[in-house]
This record gives sequence, structure tokens and C-alpha cells, in this order.
Amino acid sequence: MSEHCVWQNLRAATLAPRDNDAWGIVEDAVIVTRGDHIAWLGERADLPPEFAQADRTVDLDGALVTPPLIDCHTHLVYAGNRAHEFELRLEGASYEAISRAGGGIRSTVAATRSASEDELFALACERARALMREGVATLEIKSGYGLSLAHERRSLRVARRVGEALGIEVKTTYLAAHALPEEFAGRSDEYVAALCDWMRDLHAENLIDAVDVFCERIGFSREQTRIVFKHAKALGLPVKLHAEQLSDQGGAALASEFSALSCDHLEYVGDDAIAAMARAGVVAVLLPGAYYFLRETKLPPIEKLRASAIPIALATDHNPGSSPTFSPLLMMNMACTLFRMTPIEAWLGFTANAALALGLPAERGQLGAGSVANFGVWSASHPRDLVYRFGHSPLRQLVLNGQMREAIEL
Ligand code: DI6
Ligand code: FE
Repeated sequence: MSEHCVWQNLRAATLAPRDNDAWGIVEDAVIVTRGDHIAWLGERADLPPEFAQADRTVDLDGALVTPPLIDCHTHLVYAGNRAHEFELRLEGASYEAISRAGGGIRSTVAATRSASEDELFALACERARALMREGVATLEIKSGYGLSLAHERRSLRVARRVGEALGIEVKTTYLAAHALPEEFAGRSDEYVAALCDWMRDLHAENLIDAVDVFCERIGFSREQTRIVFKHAKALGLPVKLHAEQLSDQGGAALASEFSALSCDHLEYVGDDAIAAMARAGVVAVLLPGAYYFLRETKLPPIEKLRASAIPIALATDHNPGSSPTFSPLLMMNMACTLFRMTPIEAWLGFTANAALALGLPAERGQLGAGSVANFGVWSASHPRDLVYRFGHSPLRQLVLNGQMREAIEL
């Protein structure tokens, strides 16, 4: 019989709109969990008698309780670091110039190929735990630093192992189309054909949940992206795209043709592509960490995305080159401070809309009866406090599948 637990002395922000309150605040709330699901959530005064008898009662001492965060865009599996490139860029080198000179992604590919699978697993777990210490319970992990069948397989296997080891939900994304490996220098079309073959093999091993491409001058062309997407769709795999990050390559419009789950970055997306995204139900994933760290100056078109009713998600885009951050809370603050999003938009960006970007139901970003018993327990009085402050995580505990884990022990 699964354990019946009553969680009390808390304020709940369910993010399920309630009485015109988009935050879904429930004062003096009680959450009743049965095993790994929420059986009841509401005001203490309304607690039905049949739920009052508990195997265990937990007093949360006036904490704020929210849905867990969903980080829908990360590149957690890699070795090495790129701090020296940070210095080069501060001395005036551009991200693109470093990449064209053979640095950038390729330098991380070399370090990743040299590491063992267990070293990659240990590094990725450490990074995932850092995200969990800010309330993340679901995350997407891309491949993309292996760029060969064997090394892409290792990266995707490590991503699966991270979810199993840490008890969190991991969605994997195949991003072999991240950069051209040395061994295919000057032969990008042949590399695209090869990675499409590998996609079939890795999908047969149940390692891929979605397929992504870096569609950019220093990545892959619109037509190469189309080839990769056609192979993905033939295998029944959903697609998503690094689109219009540094220039407009027509990627978002193409991704909309394939009903992509999301287009990510979007600083340079044009009006026609926004209309195409809206028609196709594509989620816009904005990545303020990369915008900030690369000192980009072109803002993503927030107002036009809002006007088109396109769901806006946010993510850390954790990677060693353009966004070496483990802080979803800082990303929420940057989304407001740099992109002029609102705090509720920022929270929806890391919950319901991030779920949509992973092909999950929006309800995964809300708390209520029937939800999985995952929630963040914070020393704060309102979710907007967590967006307002930056550089600090007031997470006390993360409850996963009904089991409480102290933030400092994650
Ligand atoms: N866009 C990015 O910002 C990252 N990947 C991508 O396609 C950068 C990855 C790296 O520099 O290692
Ligand atoms: Fe990325």
C-alpha cells in the first residue's frame, strides 16, 4: 500500500490559473500525496476527512511550494572546458571566429572523445545535481560533442543513465548535427548522410527522444537541416532546432514545416517565420544565458512572439561554450531584466511551456490532484521573489515522487 502523506503549513503556487490568479496561489494549503502522486491539494479548511488520516505528516514551516522546474534545453554531456575561449573573446575574438579557427565545439569534441563513458557520466550527474539544487526535476539532455556513431551513442547512453541514477525525468535529443568533425572536414554533405544512418541505429536502441540541428553559418544549412528532419520524421521522431541564433538562415520557417516541438534561440527570427511557428504550434525557447554570455545585442522579438500567442519557454542551454550556467533562477531574472519578460512568463517558461517544448502536456508544469508528487519547497513567500533576486537559490527541499530530498544533499 503506497504511503499516504499530508504536507501542511505551506503556501502553494500551483501555476494552474485560479480565480483570475495566474500563479494559482493557495494560502494555508495542504498537499496530500499517495505514493508518487498528489491525491489532493487545497486549503486546509477544505481538507476532506478521508484524506486527513495520514501515515506521515510533514510540516513545511510556512514554505512556498511550486511545481518543479523543467530545463528543456541542455548540453550536459561533455568533458573539458572553454574558459580560455572566454578570455579570447574578452580580448576581441568572436565566437564565430574561434569556431572557424577550429576551436569552439570541436575543442570540446576532442576532450569528450578522450574521456571515458564513466567520466562523462560523473560529470553529467554533477551538472544535473546543480540544476536540481535550483528545483529542476525534468531536463532535456542533448548529444552533440561526440560526432561519431560510437561517441554519440555514449553521450545518449550517459544521458539515459543520468535520469536513472538521479530519479529525475530526462528527455534525450540527438544533436550529431552540431558541428562538422575533423574527419569529415570539407565533406559536410557526407557527414549529414552518415549522421542520418546513425540516427536509425541509435533510435533502434531507444536512445533518442527527439532530433535537433544547429542551423547556422557555422553549423548546418537549411537544406542539410531538411535532410536530417526528413530522416527523423521517417523514423517517427519529433524535431527541434537551434534556429536564428547568430543570423537568419530560414531555420524556424523550415522547422515549422516539420511541426517541430520548438525553435530555440530566435534572436534573428523574422516575421514570416513567427507566423509559420504560430500556425504550426511550435514553442519558442529563449536562451538568455547564451545571449548574455556571447554579448549578443539583437534581442529576440518578444512582443511579436507574444502577439502571435506562441508559447515562450526558457532554458539554461548549459554548455561549455555559450552558456556555462547551472542557474534556471538566474535565467528567469535575465529573461525579465534583458528580454523584458514578466515574472509569470518566466515561471511559465520553466514549467508549462518548457513541458510543451519537450512534447509533454502543459499540466506537467502545474500542481494539482493527479500530478506526479514532484515539487519545490522554497524559503520565499511568492514565486516572483525567486525571479527578482539573482545569484541565490532559496530551495530548501526538492520532493521527487513523494520523497523529500534536502537541497544541500542533492
Ligand atoms: N549553439 C550554442 O550556443 C551552443 N550550441 C549551439 O548550437 C554552443 C555550443 C558550444 O559552443 O560548445
Ligand atoms: Fe544549445
